[in-house]
Amino acid sequence: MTEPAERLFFAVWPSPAVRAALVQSVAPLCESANGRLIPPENYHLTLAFLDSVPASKMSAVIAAGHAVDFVPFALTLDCYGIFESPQVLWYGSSAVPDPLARLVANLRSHLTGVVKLRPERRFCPHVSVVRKMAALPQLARPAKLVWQAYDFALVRSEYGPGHALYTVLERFSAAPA
Ligand code: 3AM
Repeated sequence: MTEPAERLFFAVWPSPAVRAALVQSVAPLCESANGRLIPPENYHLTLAFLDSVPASKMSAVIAAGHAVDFVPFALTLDCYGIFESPQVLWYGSSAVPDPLARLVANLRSHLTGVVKLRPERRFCPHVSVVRKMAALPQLARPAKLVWQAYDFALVRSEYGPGHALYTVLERFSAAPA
């Protein structure tokens, strides 16, 4: 019998305040988009995509998240961009702060041997906003948004009606001082 599995990823999940600020910042992008808008409740910043994880590995995945030495960080979102092949329009950051780069590397290292990760690519911090959009619209550079991240999350991804359904399963924050 096939073991049950869930599609999982680690992400920085916005607080309601950050989500509201994201909605404001991406409004010009959404207004000029002729693709499929991603619902604001799905906005997030992916750290590592795990794909399908068998139920028997779930506790090891959660343990890997807790083993990460998380250091809160501030991320400045200041640019729009496009991933050509999946045709995703995003709002993101032109720089990767050191604590975020370390978080991604640390997470990948703790997940090694637990799940098979896709090969590492240059990490581009972004929030996907529109799907099925091939070109970046002509827009002024967005206003800067500073996202203070106090934790990160393990998220389940399911197929929903027309868009993905995401559920935060577990949160991981800094160890108490
Ligand atoms: O929206 P972003 O880019 O943050 O693109 C998917 C999304 O990231 C990514 O996982 C996040 C949650 O769905 N994703 C989905 N399928 C993927 C795949 N096959 C993938 N990333 C890499 N390879």
